[in-house]
Amino acid sequence: MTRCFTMLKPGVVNRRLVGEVISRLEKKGFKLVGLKMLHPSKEIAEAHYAEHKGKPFYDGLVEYVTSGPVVAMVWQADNCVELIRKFCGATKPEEAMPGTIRGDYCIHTARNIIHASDSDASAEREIKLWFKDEEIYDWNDAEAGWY
Ligand code: 3AN
Repeated sequence: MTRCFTMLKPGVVNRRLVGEVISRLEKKGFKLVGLKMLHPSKEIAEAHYAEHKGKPFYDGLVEYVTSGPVVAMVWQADNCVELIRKFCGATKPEEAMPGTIRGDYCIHTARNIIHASDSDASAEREIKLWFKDEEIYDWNDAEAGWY
């Protein structure tokens, strides 16, 4: 079992799509082990996107993510990062296949609605950044064998 950090960006909250995206992730079979809504500080957004510092879109990205509440989540599954990244689709909406979250719900890369960790190492770093240990619930999954 591995974990993946995901975040629904402020536009998703505005567009009332939070439930729909979570529902799709749940139906796929990912196990939700952490969930919270928060208005990110500039510090946490900058730490989260540190690898992009200096890129032309960085300031706009930090400004967007700190513009309102986000929904931060931790999901668990075998091959969780790889599967969730596929489920989200390509970074650029024009390259994201229909049926993926980005393929179905957005037009612009800067508003691509969901963040998902891109490796197990990133997931570990991001989960530590956004969640305290006691905010993660590894509940007993009696249905696990059916997915
Ligand atoms: P991903 O989120 O698919 O891992 P990254 O890590 O390259 O993609 O980019 C992080 C975030 O930065 C994206 N989710 C997107 O919101 C934003 N971003 C990436 N590239 C661009 C771009 N060319 N123009 C505007 N925003 C971008």
